[in-house]
Amino acid sequence: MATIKEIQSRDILDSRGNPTVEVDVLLDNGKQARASVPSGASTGEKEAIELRDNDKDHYSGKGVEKAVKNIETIIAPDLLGIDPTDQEKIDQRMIELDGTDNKEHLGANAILGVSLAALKAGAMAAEKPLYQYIHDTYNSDSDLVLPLPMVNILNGGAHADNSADIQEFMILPVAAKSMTEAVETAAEVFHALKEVLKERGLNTNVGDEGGFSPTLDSNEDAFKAILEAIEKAGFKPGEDIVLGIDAAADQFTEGDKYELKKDGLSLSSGELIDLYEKWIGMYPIATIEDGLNEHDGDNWAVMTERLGGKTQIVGDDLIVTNPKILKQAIEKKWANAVLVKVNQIGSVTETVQAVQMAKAAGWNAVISHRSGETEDTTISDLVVGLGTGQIKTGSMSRSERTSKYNQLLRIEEELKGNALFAGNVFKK
Ligand code: 2PG
Ligand code: MG
Repeated sequence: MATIKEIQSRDILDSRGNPTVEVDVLLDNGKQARASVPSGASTGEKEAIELRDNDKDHYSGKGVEKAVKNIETIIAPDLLGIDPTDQEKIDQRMIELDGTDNKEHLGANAILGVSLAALKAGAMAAEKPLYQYIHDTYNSDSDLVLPLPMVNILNGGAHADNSADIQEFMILPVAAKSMTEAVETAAEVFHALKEVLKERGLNTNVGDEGGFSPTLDSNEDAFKAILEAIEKAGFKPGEDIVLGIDAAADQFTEGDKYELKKDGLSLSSGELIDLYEKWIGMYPIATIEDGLNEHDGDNWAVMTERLGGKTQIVGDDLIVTNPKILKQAIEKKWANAVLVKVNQIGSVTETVQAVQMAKAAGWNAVISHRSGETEDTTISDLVVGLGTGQIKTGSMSRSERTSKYNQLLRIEEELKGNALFAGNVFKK
């Protein structure tokens, strides 16, 4: 049995140029695993706390030296000698050392960095590819599944200046037969969208998640441009490719109204649900994430009742990958799917708990990146191992996004013939 010999940590940069935590777990058999921690911009209020130094002279207060120090001086000494495959024990110890509900003492970024690096070290100790190790540890009764990607080709909201109020416009290549085909399809539409935007005299710069961020006149303009791009690339909207949005509605909530500034609309919850219904009638929208504010729970239930038969209703800021909140959301029928972000809850064990709880309730689970990412590709292995069938990991540009797709391509190659591809998740 291999054991943890040393844990090292440092601050590195994320894709927005902000510091984040990187962790190395060294084993006594000479192997070394490395992981780094992502960071969100449109965060839910109940997310586990990302510890920042708040020292204005250092990265404008965004430094993570305290988190790194907590790893080196508090967490590491406690975990030496432990079997890296005992993920639950490792996570539990850190949760106890932290002693708070939201990991504010040691920092969710500190705890998650160690948790992810330990997961990878566990796979090394077990001498298995990471996705296989995750599968065998947590999901051995089910198949390995390559996920349908939700590819965010047009960025708005908090991820792009002046583009659209809706944060993410995604394409889902449902007719693809493999990850390879899904990636190629999405890349072709991405390039076609660039042409469409150019033809309209719009800029083709990309936002935080690698999707285009043109200055649009309305939110619907995004759907129109994307549909044109899908056709231009030779695909049929609604058949080959369906659409998804992450409204990230917290970001355009003012008081009890939803302010869609691009459309000049100030809407109540009911009126916003009406608008989604209208959009679903006009465009092939198969999934809506954070359609309402995280504090608008009762109306989430109304939205799910009204739209949930036709469209996947995903809770992100609403549920923040927290098993306790997810339990409540399931009981109250707030949604029918959960977005799963490892840093929202801050440990691998709790992330897996959320996924298992969702599956047991018949909900879908979408494994997701953050808008601030690194080159770490753990979520690609996680989605295949846990077999949830859907991943959201940005667009077809920027290496912190394409690295996740590239890892999925490698996994597919490695598994040739031995894994399912979840292309038809949305085909009724
Ligand atoms: C989201 C995410 C990821 P952020 O809202 O789903 O796309 O954005 O990481 O900024 O919360
Ligand atoms: Mg979201």
